[in-house]
Amino acid sequence: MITLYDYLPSQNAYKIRLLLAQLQQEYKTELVSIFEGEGQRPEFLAINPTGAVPAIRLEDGRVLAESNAILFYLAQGSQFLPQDSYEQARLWQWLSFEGDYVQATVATIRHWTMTGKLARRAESLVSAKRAGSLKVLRILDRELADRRFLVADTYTIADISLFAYVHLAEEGGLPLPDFPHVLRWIERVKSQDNYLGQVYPYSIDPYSIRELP
Ligand SMILES: N[C@@H](CCC(=O)N[C@@H](CS)C(=O)NCC(=O)O)C(=O)O
Repeated sequence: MITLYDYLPSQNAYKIRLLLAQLQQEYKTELVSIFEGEGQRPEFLAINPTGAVPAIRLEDGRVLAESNAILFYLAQGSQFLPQDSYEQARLWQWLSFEGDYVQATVATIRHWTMTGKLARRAESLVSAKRAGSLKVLRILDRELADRRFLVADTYTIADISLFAYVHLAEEGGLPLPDFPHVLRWIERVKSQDNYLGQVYPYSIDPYSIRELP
């Protein structure tokens, strides 16, 4: 059985929980208290050199980090990963978009908003993050105007990856109703078999008001 190194309010980790639920795959959980610095312990840095969750340990002891790489690995041979090499490359286009654009904007604004850090950030930085978030939502809304899912017409790990932070964008003060195609796609994702609706606010962790070490 695989082990998931997890931190419950992490939507990067939620991506893996969602895929595992949809694969109906059992797994063990090891919680990492990232704001208390547990990610920086040598034992965890040996699992993920960045000190971040999610990471997984396979049954044979090998480890893997980075949410999108983990999704790609776990989805092998399943309906959530297209077989065609062009479609796989298109899928990586969206996984990279998520890693480069969404994590730096929508995810960051949500983290700062929910943990009270927004007030400690320079106004110019916050407005740049907000503008970047709106740009991300505009791009997605345009892309989703004429198709059901991000890659081809089927639900894939690209949708899982993008969904994780985008569906909670309002927790970062972003106006999702301004993006009707994104809203409809969110409902489509929620209607998939074995959808996992459970997410966790940062407020379950009193240490989340701290800066990451
Ligand atoms: N690019 C990474 C980002 C992972 C990440 O930022 N994880 C956060 C939680 S959402 C974390 O564990 N941060 C702790 C740290 O960076 O020390 C991924 O997609 O997995």
